[in-house]
Amino acid sequence: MSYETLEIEDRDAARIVRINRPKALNALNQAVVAELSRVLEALTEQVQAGDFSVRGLILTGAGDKAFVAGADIAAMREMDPDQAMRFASQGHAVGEMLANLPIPAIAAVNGFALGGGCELAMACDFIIASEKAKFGQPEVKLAVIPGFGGTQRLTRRVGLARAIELCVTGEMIRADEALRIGLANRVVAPEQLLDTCLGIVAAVAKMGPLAIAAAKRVLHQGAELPLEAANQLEIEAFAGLFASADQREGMQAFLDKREPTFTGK
Ligand code: DAK
Repeated sequence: MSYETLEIEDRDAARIVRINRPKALNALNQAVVAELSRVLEALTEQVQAGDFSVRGLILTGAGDKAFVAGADIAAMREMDPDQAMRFASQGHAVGEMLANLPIPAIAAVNGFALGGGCELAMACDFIIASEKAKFGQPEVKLAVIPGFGGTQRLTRRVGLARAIELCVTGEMIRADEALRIGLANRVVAPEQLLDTCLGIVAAVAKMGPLAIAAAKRVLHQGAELPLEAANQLEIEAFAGLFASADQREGMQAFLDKREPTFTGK
């Protein structure tokens, strides 16, 4: 498949997706959103078909200045409410696809992650940031609000009070502050960003793929449920994995003092 706005690279067990619109600091237009949907759909199908050659998605921005500097303001200025509704629906579908992807999705935030860019990063499972990264929800400066899940995902990550402060001031924060408030999981030197993410995917690749998919699903779904229902979800997923060959292999390998060979079955 060829893409106009994305660069795709498979390296070891990682699929690296770079958003590549350097003239607009990788801003999200309809083409980017549509192409991200295609990439995520294809990857989900691949994993669901039992092809575990890709064990993690790394989403980043091309170049060294921006992850994504927001939704494309020039494109949005021209939209009527119907078009804005379609854009919003497509954007939210990408968020759902990232959450439902049966492998971890890591945002490697290499520069500006503003507006829709911050929202896209938060739609990934977690964020690894370069020391040069800057985060913010500056939509109010354009007299709109976050429209790609930002108000809700930011609140869940950093708490209501901090989320409100960021959304009403439009203030940009640096990577160290994003780390401090729990928006980013780690901050690393710019030249270490990709290797750090590749290292995380390599660690995941040693684990049973069914367990990884189950862990991600239970964590995401459970976060939206009352504790009792969430715990029930965990019990069922935990028990379900005992029907897999990988569970036997993982435990036998431990007892045999050898490395396991997982097959995703
Ligand atoms: N859209 C379009 N072009 C952009 C852009 C953007 N968001 N951000 C930057 N650019 C373009 C600039 O216009 C400029 O183009 P030329 O003038 O060279 O043609 C080029 O990128 C370089 O930008 P600057 O010259 O401004 O570079 P600086 O280093 O001076 O400043 C900056 C970098 C990131 C601080 C600045 O560019 C900036 O403030 N950009 C806008 C950031 C922003 O307000 N972002 C929020 C947009 S609102 C949704 C999805 C998302 C959203 C809503 C719905 N659905 C899918 C549901 C969210 C809305 C937003 O994101």
